[in-house]
Amino acid sequence: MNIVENFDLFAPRLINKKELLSSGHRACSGCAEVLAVRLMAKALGDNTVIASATGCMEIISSMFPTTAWEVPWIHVAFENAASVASGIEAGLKALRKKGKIDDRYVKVVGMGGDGATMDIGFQALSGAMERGHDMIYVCFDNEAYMNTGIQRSSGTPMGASTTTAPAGKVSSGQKTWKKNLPEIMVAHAIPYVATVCPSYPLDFIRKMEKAKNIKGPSYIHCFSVCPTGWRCPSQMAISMGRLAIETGVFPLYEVENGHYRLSPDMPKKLKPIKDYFKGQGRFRHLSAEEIDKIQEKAITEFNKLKEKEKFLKIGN
Ligand SMILES: Cc1ncc(C[n+]2csc(CCOP(=O)(O)OP(=O)(O)O)c2C)c(N)n1
Ligand code: SF4
Ligand SMILES: [Mg+2]
Repeated sequence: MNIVENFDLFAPRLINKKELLSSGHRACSGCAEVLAVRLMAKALGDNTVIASATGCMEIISSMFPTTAWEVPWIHVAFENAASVASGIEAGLKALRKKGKIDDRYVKVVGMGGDGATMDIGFQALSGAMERGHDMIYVCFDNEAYMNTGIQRSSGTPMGASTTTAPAGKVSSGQKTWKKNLPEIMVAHAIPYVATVCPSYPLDFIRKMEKAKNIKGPSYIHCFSVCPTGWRCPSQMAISMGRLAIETGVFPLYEVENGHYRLSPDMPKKLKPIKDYFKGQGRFRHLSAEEIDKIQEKAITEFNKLKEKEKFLKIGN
C-alpha cells in the first residue's frame, strides 16, 4: 500500500536529492526518528551547523571514528544543545562582522530528544529562545529516554508503560499528561513554532524550510515513532505516525507570530484513540475505562487547539 499518496510522483521534484545524513548509521530498523533527521537535513541543506544533545540520534550517527553527518555537527552534553547552538550563532555573527569569515548565511540548529529538550535541556532552550537567537531548535520526541532503556520523560503520554513508570498491579503506566512543549514555546513569543511528523514528509519539509528562512528563533516539535521503545512492529512506524495525527493525539499545526494554522493533513473527523493504542505494546495493559478517560482528555486538548485557531488564525 502506498501510505503517503503520490509521494513517489512528487517527491523527486520537491525534496533535495542530496543526502546530508548518510546511510550506514546504526538506528534500529523502522526508526522514524532517524527518517525525520534525514528529512530535516535535506530541508536545511549544506549551509547548516548542528549542535546535538546526547541521545539516540547522536549515538547512532557518530560512533567513533565514523560519522553519518555531511554537515558540521557537534555532540554536546545532554542539557545544553540550545546553549551551544546559541553560542555558535553569536560566534558566527562576530566573525562575520570582523570580516574573518565570508558573508554566507549559515543556519544554526540545536537538536535533542524529548528528555534532552522537555526535561533536562529545558532551561537552556527557554533562554536561547527568549534571547532571540537566529536559530532553529528541533525536538525529536519519541516519548521516553530511549537511548538509556525506555525511561519515562515529561513527553511520555499518559498510560504508556516505561521502565520507570511500569504498568503492573498498582500502576497503569505514566500517570501524568504529556507536557505541551509547543505551547510553552508559543508563550515565548518567538516568530515560528510548528509540529511535524515524518509520516507527512511534504508538510515536514515545508515547515522546516519556513523555519530556515526566518531570521530569529524557531521551534519545531517532531513526533518520532520508536518501534523499539513503543513495542510495535518496525514496518508500522509510518502508519503509526499517521494514526497519531488521525486520532488527534499529536495534531499537526504551526504558529506564526502567535497566529495558528492546523495542517490541511488534519482529518475533519478524528479516529478513536483505541485504533492508535492497539498496535503498541506500551499501551497493551490499559482497560476500556482507562482508554475512555484518555480519549476524553485528548478531545478536550484538541478542541482547545481548534479554538485557538478559530480566534488567532494565521492571516487574521
Ligand atoms: C546529565 C546527563 N544525565 C544522563 C545522561 C544519560 N543519558 C544519555 S542519553 C539519555 C536519554 C536520552 O533521551 P532523549 O533525550 O529522549 O533522547 P532519545 O535517546 O530518546 O532519542 C540519558 C538519560 C547523560 N548523558 N547526561
Ligand atoms: S531506540 Fe527508537 S529512537 Fe532510538 S534508534 Fe531505536 S527506534 Fe530509533
Ligand atoms: Mg526520547
